[in-house]
Amino acid sequence: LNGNVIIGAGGGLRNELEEADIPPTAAKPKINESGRQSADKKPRKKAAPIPLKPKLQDDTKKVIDPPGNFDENLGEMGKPVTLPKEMTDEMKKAVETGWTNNAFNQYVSDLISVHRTLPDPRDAWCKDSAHYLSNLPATDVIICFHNEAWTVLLRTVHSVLDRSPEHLIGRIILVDDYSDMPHLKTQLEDYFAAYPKVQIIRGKKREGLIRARLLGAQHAKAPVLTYLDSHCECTEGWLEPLLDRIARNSTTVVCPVIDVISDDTLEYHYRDSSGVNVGGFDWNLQFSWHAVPEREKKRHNSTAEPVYSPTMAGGLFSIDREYFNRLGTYDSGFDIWGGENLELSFKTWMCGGTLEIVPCSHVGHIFRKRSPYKWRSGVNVLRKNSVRLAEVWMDEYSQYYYHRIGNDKGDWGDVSDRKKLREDLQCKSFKWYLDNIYPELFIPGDAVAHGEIRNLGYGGRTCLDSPTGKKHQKKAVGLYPCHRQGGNQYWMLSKVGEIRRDDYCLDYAGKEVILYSCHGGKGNQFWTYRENTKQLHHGTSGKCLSISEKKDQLLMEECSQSLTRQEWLLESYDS
Ligand code: LR7
Ligand code: MN
Repeated sequence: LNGNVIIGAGGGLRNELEEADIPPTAAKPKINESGRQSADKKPRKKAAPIPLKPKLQDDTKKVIDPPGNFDENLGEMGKPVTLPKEMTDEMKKAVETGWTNNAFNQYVSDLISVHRTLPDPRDAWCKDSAHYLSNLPATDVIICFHNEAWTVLLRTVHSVLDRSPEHLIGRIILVDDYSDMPHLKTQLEDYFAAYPKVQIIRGKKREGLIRARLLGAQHAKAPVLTYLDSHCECTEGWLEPLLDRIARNSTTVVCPVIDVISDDTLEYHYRDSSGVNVGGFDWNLQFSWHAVPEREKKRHNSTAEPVYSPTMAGGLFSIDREYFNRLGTYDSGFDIWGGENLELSFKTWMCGGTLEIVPCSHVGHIFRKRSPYKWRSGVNVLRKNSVRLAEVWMDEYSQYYYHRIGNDKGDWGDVSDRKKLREDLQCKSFKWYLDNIYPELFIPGDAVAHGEIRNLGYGGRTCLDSPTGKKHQKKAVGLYPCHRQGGNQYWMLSKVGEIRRDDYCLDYAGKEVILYSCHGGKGNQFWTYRENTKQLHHGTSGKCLSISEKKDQLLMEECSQSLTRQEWLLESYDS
């Protein structure tokens, strides 16, 4: 996704250094040097943007001018910003600190205007106002943050103010989840004092993003709630198509298309609506993206029309405030991060609502490769959240998740009031949800076997073991001592002869046995388990799966009934 373009270098930091010592206060005029209105009146003019350079974070204040000449319009139109190869030691250190604190390139963000322009990613269809109701409800925008970078947070807020019709924004509610970075204290309050629509709320302790969102919702008054992460950028026309869906039906929950803002260059990437994805999940209860299924495509004339999505990514969505309350908001027993997106997705569908992705609405998000903030030591937070989710919403299907985590459920607390909520709302079963909303999902119970795949040679304690996921595609499948904890040793033999986990299948094309996206076409992904000889026989090659004497490599050998290294035991095999 990341196509970088190198730009020239220059003295772009001068302005910030001068401004950095003048705290912006309420007295500060709302018009910046370029004459653009920068507050709540929407500045829609595209004319010559002279960036209003933000006050820098403390740790970048020391930064001196980078060598060469930085462009005035760094990052405008969502263009990538690439730092020069030649940097002073001081600058290199600042860049590194930025990465360490945020897990994205904060230094680059600080060089870009907090009012930068973006490309318009919408299809022509979206710009026809006949597709929207004229009388749309207003929304409060809730943005939770924990130790967010200054310019990134400001850019998120300004992208909302600059690119939304003023009357449709009630308030922007910033919820500080107990940050300790100094720029998020009075500096933040001073800065937004000039913006009457922006309200700052602070948690009294670290709540995690789920309870922080609930705190934000308690302060909301507008008929609609819109949630954003604290490192987003909204594009032109992002809001109206979302509100339109809710205006038509208050039980419709909507998500924008989430575009990728590069964590390194801050380039804004987008695709047209033919590339829209919908949300799903796997039995590890991880969220995943999928192409719009054919059955869904058939319901539409244009790819720009809203599409049903089994799940949402979690961070960016709008929901009718009363409907959110009726659904019991979030489970406040969820900690820090994770699982809340599936909870809201499942219950929306199961309790009579609809979840859609709206291709006309684009919001960018900085995707990062690690989480920069502290979690909680000693507790597997994500597992606890997921077990609560499974206990309340997944009925008998929860067993498949538990199997994946070696049935080690830990302590998930009390969920009786969530179960009662489900009963009171008379929600449908999880089976109904799977059959009707997510029929694409592979169900482990439909497999011939699920669990570990154990080799009987050399002591019989070695199992097929590999991580799956995009990153591990096309890599050789490994072996490891069997551990009975699911995870990387959890496999399924499907009825059509695939050995798979989630969307990845064991695939042999003559070299190594690798993982490859399941294609459903048998061929190199076709395996048969011969119950009497315990061999795993491969379709196209006619060979049998085996292991090396060191138990560290998979082999494909001519089938021979006298070799125990060709014998396998499949957990919960059902002939
Ligand atoms: O303790 C915390 N308190 C917070 O307020 C931890 C985080 N946060 C804030 C944080 O500052 C950020 O604004 O919560 C937001 C989300 O945290 P991120 O950005 O570290 O996580 P993420 O982008 O991986 O989060 C995705 O998954 C989460 C699961 O709980 C949430 O649903 C996020 O909102 C979600 N983000 C998106 O959906 C954007 C698209 C990512 C994808 C796919
Ligand atoms: Mn995020």
